[in-house]
Amino acid sequence: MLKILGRKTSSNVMKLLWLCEDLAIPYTREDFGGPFGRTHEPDYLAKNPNALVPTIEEDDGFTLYESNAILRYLASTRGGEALYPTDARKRAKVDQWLDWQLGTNNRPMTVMFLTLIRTPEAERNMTAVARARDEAEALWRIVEAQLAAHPYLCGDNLTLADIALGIFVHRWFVLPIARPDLPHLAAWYARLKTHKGYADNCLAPLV
Ligand SMILES: N[C@@H](CCC(=O)N[C@@H](CS)C(=O)NCC(=O)O)C(=O)O
Repeated sequence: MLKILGRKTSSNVMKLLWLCEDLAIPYTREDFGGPFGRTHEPDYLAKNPNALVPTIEEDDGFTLYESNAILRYLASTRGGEALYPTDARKRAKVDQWLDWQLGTNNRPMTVMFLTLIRTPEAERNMTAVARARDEAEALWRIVEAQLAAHPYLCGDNLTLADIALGIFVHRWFVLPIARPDLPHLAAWYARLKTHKGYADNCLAPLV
């Protein structure tokens, strides 16, 4: 059975939990990372030398890290064609948003999250938060424009792109920051909440 290594409070683990629920993929999960530690143990480092979560392991010993690579792998091996189309152009659009999430949107969102949620108030660099908020707003406006045309990022149905960015739109809406009115983004967030995998795994208070 698929094994997921990583604490369920990790945004990057949440992506996998949502996908597994959506595709009814059976799995077991073991806590690593955060308060559970264990990511620097030799056994874990052999599977993921970054000492980060998530990592997955298959029964035959195949292992993989990088959350978006894992999303692609699971969708490709477990009947997730609707979430990750085989048509080259449709797939490329999903890939575009997956790369954008990790390579672009992740940066300011992580600055805000680590400062506002994980750093004691007296030690917070609020100048960095203000800069990250402005940067994030500009990026969420790109998503807002994309969602004006259709209900999900890549068209009429949920794809891996929504799963990867959906985790972070929750943070955008619950972090204690100023937010402009972005109606398509808000409607998309509400739409994602109707997906059981998102509601069950991705909406916990930030810790
Ligand atoms: N690019 C990696 C980033 C992984 C990452 O930064 N994971 C965080 C949790 S979201 C982590 O392991 N933090 C340290 C820890 O939990 O101990 C991915 O997408 O999987």
